[in-house]
Amino acid sequence: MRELVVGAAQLGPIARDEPRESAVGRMIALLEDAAARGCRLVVFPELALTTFFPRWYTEDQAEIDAWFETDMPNAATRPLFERAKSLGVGFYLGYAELTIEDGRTRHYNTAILVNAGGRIIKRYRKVHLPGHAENEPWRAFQHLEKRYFEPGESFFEPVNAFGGEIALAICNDRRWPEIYREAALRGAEMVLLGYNTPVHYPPAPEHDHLQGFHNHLVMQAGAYQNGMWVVGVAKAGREEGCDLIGESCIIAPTGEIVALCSTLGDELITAPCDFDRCAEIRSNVFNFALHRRPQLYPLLSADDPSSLQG
Ligand code: ING
Repeated sequence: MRELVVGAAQLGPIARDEPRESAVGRMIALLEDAAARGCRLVVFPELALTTFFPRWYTEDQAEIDAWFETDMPNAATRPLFERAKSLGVGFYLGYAELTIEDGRTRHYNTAILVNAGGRIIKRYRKVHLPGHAENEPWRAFQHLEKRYFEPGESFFEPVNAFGGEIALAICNDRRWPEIYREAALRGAEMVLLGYNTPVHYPPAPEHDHLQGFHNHLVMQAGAYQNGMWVVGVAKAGREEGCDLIGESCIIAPTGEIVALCSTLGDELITAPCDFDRCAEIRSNVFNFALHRRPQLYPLLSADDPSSLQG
């Protein structure tokens, strides 16, 4: 048995004018509760330091950049790193990353995995950026991730940590089945992800009532079809007038939700996650070596599937 007690630390709304220090303080409180409940790893949401700023359009780059972190840890987040280290707990943190690469400023929707010693052992930049890049004032609120962020280019490679193989993802990534399979084929036993998901989806409001269903559907399918633990953690509640779903959860390799948030605020749920349980699925129903027929799925990762159609 390779058991890891995991905490999913859901956050309620973060106000537009709420200082990072305030969000960090809320996360430290959840972290301390998690440590008291035996957790060694805590998962926080996507963009957990600020309000979900892609809901507003601006052309003022300085205003946009103010939402980003240029260093990690930094003055605002160092208390979180230090408290986690003193408690011997690792964590996943989502935030907006501004960095200079090859002399060019880059903006990423990023998540990091920090070990119990306070060291960043994995950094992941969101691959699937939803929403749009241009001003679309017809929407009750916008979703400008394609404007404010560049997509990440990393594969869903796990890192060996906390006794298992752990891969990172962020929000919209969870809707794409490929990420779970790619991670599983690379040996992942657990996927951690944070999300900010509005109830209202302007392009298809007739689906608003399905947001909670779709949220669990994609993560439970990903977990079961790949024999992996999946931890999904929301920034939830009415944030600057925009209702965000909650229902953060911890999902077993069987696809069962073993822990579920029941509020739209700051809430910790925990579950003992035995990495060895992945074998119940990966050695049987989804034994890839025995049953999978990749030569018959050539279109799955083709750039232009139509060019391959026989
Ligand atoms: N948010 C949403 C998500 O994928 C979205 C965007 C909502 C896409 C509903 C499609 C339907 O959960 C982020 N931040 O990706």
